[in-house]
Amino acid sequence: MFIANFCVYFAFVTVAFAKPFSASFAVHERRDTPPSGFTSNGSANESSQLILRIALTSNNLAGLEKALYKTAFVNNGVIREHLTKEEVEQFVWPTNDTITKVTEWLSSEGIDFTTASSGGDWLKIKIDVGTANRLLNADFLSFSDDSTGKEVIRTLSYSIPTPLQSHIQFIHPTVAYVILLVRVFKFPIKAIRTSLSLSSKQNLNALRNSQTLANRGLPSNCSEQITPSCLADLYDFPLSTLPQTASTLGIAEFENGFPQESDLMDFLEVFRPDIPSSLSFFVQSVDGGGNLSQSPAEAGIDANLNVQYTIGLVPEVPVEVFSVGDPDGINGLLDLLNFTLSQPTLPQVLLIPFSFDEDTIPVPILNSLCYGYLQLGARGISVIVPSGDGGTPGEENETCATFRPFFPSTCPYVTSVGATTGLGPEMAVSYSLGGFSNVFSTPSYQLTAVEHYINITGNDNSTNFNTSGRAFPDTSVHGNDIVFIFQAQGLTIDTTITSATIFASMIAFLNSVLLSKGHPVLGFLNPLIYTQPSGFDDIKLESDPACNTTGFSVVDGWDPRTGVGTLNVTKQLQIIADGF
Ligand SMILES: *[C@@H]1O[C@H](CO)[C@@H](O)[C@H](O)[C@H]1NC(C)=O
Ligand SMILES: *[C@@H]1O[C@H](CO)[C@@H](O)[C@H](O)[C@H]1NC(C)=O
Ligand SMILES: *[C@@H]1O[C@H](CO)[C@@H](O)[C@H](O)[C@H]1NC(C)=O
Ligand SMILES: *[C@@H]1O[C@H](CO)[C@@H](O)[C@H](O)[C@H]1NC(C)=O
Ligand SMILES: *[C@@H]1O[C@H](CO)[C@@H](O)[C@H](O)[C@H]1NC(C)=O
Ligand SMILES: *[C@@H]1O[C@H](CO)[C@@H](O)[C@H](O)[C@H]1NC(C)=O
Ligand SMILES: *[C@@H]1O[C@H](CO)[C@@H](O)[C@H](O)[C@H]1NC(C)=O
Ligand SMILES: *[C@@H]1O[C@H](CO)[C@@H](O)[C@H](O)[C@H]1NC(C)=O
Ligand SMILES: *[C@@H]1O[C@H](CO)[C@@H](O)[C@H](O)[C@H]1NC(C)=O
Ligand SMILES: *[C@@H]1O[C@H](CO)[C@@H](O)[C@H](O)[C@H]1NC(C)=O
Ligand SMILES: *[C@@H]1O[C@H](CO)[C@@H](O)[C@H](O)[C@H]1NC(C)=O
Ligand SMILES: CC(=O)N[C@H]1CO[C@H](CO)[C@@H](O)[C@@H]1O
Repeated sequence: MFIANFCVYFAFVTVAFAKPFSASFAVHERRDTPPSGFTSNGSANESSQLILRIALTSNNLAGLEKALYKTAFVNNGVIREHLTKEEVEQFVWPTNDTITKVTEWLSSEGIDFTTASSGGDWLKIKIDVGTANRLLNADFLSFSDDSTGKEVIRTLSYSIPTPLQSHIQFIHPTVAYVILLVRVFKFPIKAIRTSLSLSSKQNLNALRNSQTLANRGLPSNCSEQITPSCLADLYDFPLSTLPQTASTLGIAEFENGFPQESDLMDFLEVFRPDIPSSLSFFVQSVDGGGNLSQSPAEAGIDANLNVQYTIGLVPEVPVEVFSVGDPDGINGLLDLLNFTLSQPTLPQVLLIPFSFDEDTIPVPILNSLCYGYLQLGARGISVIVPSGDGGTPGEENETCATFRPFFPSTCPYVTSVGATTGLGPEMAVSYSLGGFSNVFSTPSYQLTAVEHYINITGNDNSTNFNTSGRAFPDTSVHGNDIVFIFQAQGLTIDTTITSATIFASMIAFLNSVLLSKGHPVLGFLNPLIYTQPSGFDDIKLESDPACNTTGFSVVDGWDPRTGVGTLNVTKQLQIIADGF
């Protein structure tokens, strides 16, 4: 049935229609001003080419959400029955009405289009600025992106025929500007920052020496440097040396990010002398990403952390790096979804190690990305993201007047991981972001946990945050003083990126155990996290309060500082053994 639609879809390209839509147009999206960092240079050249993507309304995303929640539990004795790619696409495919109306409109304007996603929910058109201005009643302007000097063509508003308002979610790029997903701070994205601890910076030889002293990679002191062995102790996490399993793990890197193989080799040699240091990762290039030159100067800090704390912790799990080339952050995020959702099989854990202010991207795009993560979740993929490093105010030097939520943590279908510090006991850290979405409402799985938190804290400072929003993080992992190798140097780092990476490894480990017993993998984790908090060790202390308020304090049970706490592998294995 859906394949049949697909054919019809293309057939409209060449059919000419009368122009039935010219009479009534309505503004579909608009903004008052461009974001700071973009300087207008007047009207864009009418003959410049634009590639626009059109997001169509899916037929039944509410149904897909229901299906997702079903996969998280045991239903009539069936454990976690995940959907196939085709089953997911049946919910995603637009209705015939939507397809007919939108394609009739484009055809009547003489615009060629192609279907541009496996689920049929995206169209792509290539037109010049002059045609786009007429088609969308827009005024495309030329902006200079101050951080790169590159020309960016955008409009402050666009319109579509009134009868199509409910059939088209948004058209991109129009009113959303470039965001950058690399760590270097560039407006308007607030990339997760890291603090490289220079005092503990040491060269690789020193690390090798400390390894000799401390016997087989065990650090002399986990209070100063966290290594794979420290994490194994901290979370009852057996560092396996098993042969490969069916469990797999994927990592997204953006803007050509890629990990350095030689740094990984050094890391494994020093910290995992019990396994071959030749273990490596696979690279999947999306949009031409993944520069495999392996020139040390070009490797990414995040990418290095990501492979060192996956392969270094779960060497038996094959790691696939999705290196996305498109330098416009929004396109990169959309393209990662376009690529992964078109694959019949995917890694069962997908780490997406970035975050940015929820309010820097228009809501329709946030929704589209979040529904993309929903589709992955329904297929049994655990999507794991860091909560962000800005602390409660969201960014260094910002006041605490408003607590800023970060995406994708605010999407209810991903698992958000914050950072802790300290060894006995672990404590919350102030740089680890948490909070409440202003876009996505509180999902049912965390209603009780959030209500409990609000009850305990007496609703303090709720004027600073939106208590009806999706709350995050869901869980946390030690994120401070993590040792890693970058450009052949040993460094330590404090960031929620490593927390999310370590958590992804723990889930991959649990998936391996499940698969070895013939059980399905964990898939969408959040319902499990909130219904089985006993699998986590609650964090009840903090090293320093966030924004100096009791608004986001650390309490018994879930809180927006550390989620439900840190995962305890022994306890999780018990829960799995009990047949969950
Ligand atoms: C617009 O672009 C075309 C093709 O690149 C070029 O020939 C033309 O000179 C440009 N017009 C202006 C006003 O810059
Ligand atoms: C949608 O269109 C296809 C092809 O014309 C047709 O086979 C199918 O029955 C239609 N579906 C609905 C729900 O009308
Ligand atoms: C999605 O990927 C397919 C296959 O690579 C490509 O043809 C299509 O243009 C992509 N969609 C968009 C919106 O870029
Ligand atoms: C802006 O316009 C000036 C002249 O009108 C031109 O020299 C310059 O290259 C333009 N900059 C961009 C980024 O298009
Ligand atoms: C580990 O380091 C901490 C902090 O520097 C120090 O207090 C502690 O005594 C050290 N422990 C050992 C066994 O060296
Ligand atoms: C994890 O759980 C086990 C079993 O309850 C317990 O013995 C152990 O102390 C816990 N580990 C941590 C780090 O709390
Ligand atoms: C790829 O690597 C080569 C060699 O180091 C370098 O010259 C080139 O700029 C890189 N390309 C990208 C897109 O990063
Ligand atoms: C925060 O303020 C300090 C001191 O004025 C400055 O050095 C630092 O660069 C600022 N950070 C950001 C992200 O603006
Ligand atoms: C609070 O969050 C809800 C979604 O849960 C949203 O609809 C509402 O607009 C938000 N309020 C503000 C002031 O942002
Ligand atoms: C929150 O407080 C109300 C009023 O005391 C109580 O009825 C409710 O059960 C509490 N909820 C939770 C989750 O503790
Ligand atoms: C929190 O309080 C400390 C000590 O009073 C002060 O140094 C710091 O600037 C405060 N931070 C914020 C975000 O207000
Ligand atoms: C009760 C409480 O903790 N109130 C705090 C709310 O946040 C402001 C700063 O934004 C603090 O000054 C209050 O003490």
